[in-house]
Amino acid sequence: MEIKILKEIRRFVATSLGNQHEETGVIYFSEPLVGYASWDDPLFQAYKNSIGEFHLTPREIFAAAFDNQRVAGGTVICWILPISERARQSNRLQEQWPGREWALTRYFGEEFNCELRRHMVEYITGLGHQAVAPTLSDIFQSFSETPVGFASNWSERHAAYAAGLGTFSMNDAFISEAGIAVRMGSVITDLKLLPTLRKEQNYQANCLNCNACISRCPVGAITTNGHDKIKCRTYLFSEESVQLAEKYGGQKTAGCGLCQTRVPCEFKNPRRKTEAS
Ligand code: B12
Ligand code: SF4
Ligand code: SF4
Repeated sequence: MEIKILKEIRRFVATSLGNQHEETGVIYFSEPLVGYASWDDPLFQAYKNSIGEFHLTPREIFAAAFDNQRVAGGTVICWILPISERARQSNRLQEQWPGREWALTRYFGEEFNCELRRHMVEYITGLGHQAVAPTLSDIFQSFSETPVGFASNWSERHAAYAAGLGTFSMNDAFISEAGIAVRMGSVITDLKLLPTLRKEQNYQANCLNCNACISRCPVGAITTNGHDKIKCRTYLFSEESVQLAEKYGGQKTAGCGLCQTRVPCEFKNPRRKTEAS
């Protein structure tokens, strides 16, 4: 069943028209990576301490979605959508604002990611189980002022970490085997799948601490002390960003993500040993 779910996610991404921008022909995402975490993984409870009580466990989200039905347990299915070479290339050339294809991927690619979330809920329902996509559910919320700054009550990165898909980095972002230039998603289901083994003990193990992302940030939001979410967010949602999104034919804001391109972790885990070494 683990392979069947993996194949369905990959099939959907490879064959859906939604994974391509009509006007430019840019494909948003290449082949996804998939991982599984058990609801009973103690990490989800631990997140209530490291993030805050407001961060929900898979069991709490499932109970809210299905009227407190009591079920024995289940799985968090997580995926990594690697941003395509063409979209990454458009950002590599930039110093101040994101490239057009990158910005289009941020907006329309995320719409496709939502399509994938809805598709996987339907697919699992078709297998005779129940499923909910946390970030599309009624219970999903973002908070601007928490002890850990701007945060939501379901973090796709923390779920992916639990599902063995990679680690965090010194700039907060998640480095998978396909690198840091990715988008991520998850669904919670009562279908029981074999959890993916977490290889790393340190939650920032995949980061080289090379500081290359520091010099990529146009507003100094990354320092050796980490990532300043307020500086980053202010830039991402600035008036210039809104205007650029309009010029590019995107919507809302253009985003940024310069720290995710032209860096050693852009499209691979920089700590991964090559076969020869
Ligand atoms: C709020 C938000 C933001 C905010 C704040 C970011 C933040 N760090 O919280 C702002 C607006 C600044 C932002 C910026 C960006 N974002 Co954003 N954002 C989100 C959102 C909606 C929620 C994140 C959240 O609530 N996290 C929870 C908080 C608590 O996480 P945290 O502070 O990073 O957690 C730290 C601690 O927990 C710490 N930690 C301490 N001890 C321990 C111990 C253990 C065991 C562990 C595991 C961790 C841990 O590790 C973390 C990193 O330091 C998610 C979507 C989602 N629902 O997940 C997307 C998301 C995180 N963003 C994403 C992206 C792509 C971006 C941008 C590139 C924007 C763009 N496309 O142009 C930039 C990148 C900036 C950066 N360097 O991270 C991607 C992640 C890609 C990646 N490789 O990580 C996500 C997952 C969206 C998606 N669906 O793909 N984002
Ligand atoms: S550029 Fe270097 S320091 Fe920054 S996240 Fe990537 S590996 Fe870590
Ligand atoms: S996404 Fe945020 S942290 Fe990354 S380069 Fe842009 S402003 Fe800096």
